Amino acid sequence: MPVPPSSPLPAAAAPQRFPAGFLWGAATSAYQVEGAAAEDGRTASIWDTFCRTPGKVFQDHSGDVAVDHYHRFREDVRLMAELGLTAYRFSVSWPRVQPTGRGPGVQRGLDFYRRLADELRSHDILPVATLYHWDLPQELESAGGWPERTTAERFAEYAALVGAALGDRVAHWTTLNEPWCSAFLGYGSGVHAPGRTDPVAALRAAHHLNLGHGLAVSALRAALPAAAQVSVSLNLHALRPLTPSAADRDAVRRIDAVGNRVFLGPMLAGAYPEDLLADTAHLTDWSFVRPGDQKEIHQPLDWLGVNYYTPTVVSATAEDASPGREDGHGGGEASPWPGADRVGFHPAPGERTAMGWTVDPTGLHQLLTGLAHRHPDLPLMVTENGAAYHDRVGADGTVDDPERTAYLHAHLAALHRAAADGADVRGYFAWSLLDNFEWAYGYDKRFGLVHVDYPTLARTPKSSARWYARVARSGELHPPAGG
Ligand code: IFM
Repeated sequence: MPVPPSSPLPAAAAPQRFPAGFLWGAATSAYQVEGAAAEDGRTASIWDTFCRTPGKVFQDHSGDVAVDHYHRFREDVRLMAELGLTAYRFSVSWPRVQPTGRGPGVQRGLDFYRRLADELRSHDILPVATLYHWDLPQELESAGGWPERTTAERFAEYAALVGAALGDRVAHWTTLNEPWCSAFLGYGSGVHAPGRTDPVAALRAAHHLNLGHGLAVSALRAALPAAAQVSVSLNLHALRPLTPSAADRDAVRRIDAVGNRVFLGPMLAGAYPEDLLADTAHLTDWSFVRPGDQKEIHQPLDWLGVNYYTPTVVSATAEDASPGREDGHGGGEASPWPGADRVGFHPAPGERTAMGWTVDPTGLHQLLTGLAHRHPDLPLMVTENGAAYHDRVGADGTVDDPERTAYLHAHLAALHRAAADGADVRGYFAWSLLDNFEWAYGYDKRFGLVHVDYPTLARTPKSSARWYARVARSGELHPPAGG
């Protein structure tokens, strides 16, 4: 059945102006860019182990070297400054700063992030640190991983340690990046590390990620100056029913429950949604949620990070669709959707990126305005948005990527429109600053504003980076030429 297109947002006739102080950023994560996997005391994370498991990652690629940001961060910060960025979102590698996931921190690892923050600040670029972007110390996984409560407790200790070490130079913090992926791709479909395929483990992991978030917010607030800002970044699914039928709308409800509200519920409203508990009652009685946990998770946040790439179209049944396997990160045999594994996933109509993801900025507008409506006092930040394309270096040494420019343009226009419609959006972080290790896809997918030649690690800003720099410097988005 053809999927109906979403109604386009009205095109802006005049330049769209962003407010003074709006953050113009780019994002990366430790395992995807740092490399230096065995240096200065770092030990294995679940991704090091996963990459060494044959067949899990494209051509058995790994983050051993990645794009060597660990050694080249000064050059990378210079590039950010040239691109007019006012903020850089990076993540701290847990196995680099606390290798076994418990006990004291490793000073050499912590010093890397202190130097990075200093370098950023010396270029007037705001450091925005994420505590966890998927690289759990392997030792903690061997002790049970996120399905076990102790991992949440360890995470709080790690948060306190990192907060104390960096709190004098980093004021903007995010606890978790995309806990949906950690729980449901890591323990449900198994297409991400640690590669387990157990729906109950996935639900337990989701709860312990939520709990880890709540405990970490408290630990950070205790370790940081009062003015510090603490947040979390969620990859919220912008959902559409395939048809207006009640059955397809119920599919939207189910995926919303296990894709969005499983985190939004406890984090922002202090309770798991009743319909999620009902949908998954055949799997678990949720007795791993202890009295007091939901209160612990429900901590005031300074902003909510929204990561958005593409909308999600669902139907009640998997006939003529990919049966519950659609996760945007490669297929697996098992479903990442406990309690909703009969739901069908359909490609949204329109142009696709190299990931096969449809370009549809209306999904970003939908998420931002929906959140603003439900949580009017919570500022928002787009902490990831971007697109992979098959970029090539031209004969003249430049990289021309007009599709990425068009993608970024359309999504910034949608963000601006959402702000005009009432969403309090404080900044935008393009994913990603650099081409990097795209998880199970290895180095096969390029999301960077800056091209990386993997054999030499040479950096070349793409034409989209030059365009983004002009927007960031002027704070204005002009209607696309000819559009
Ligand atoms: O590369 C990832 C990132 O690590 C998390 N969000 C989605 C990006 C693109 O898949």
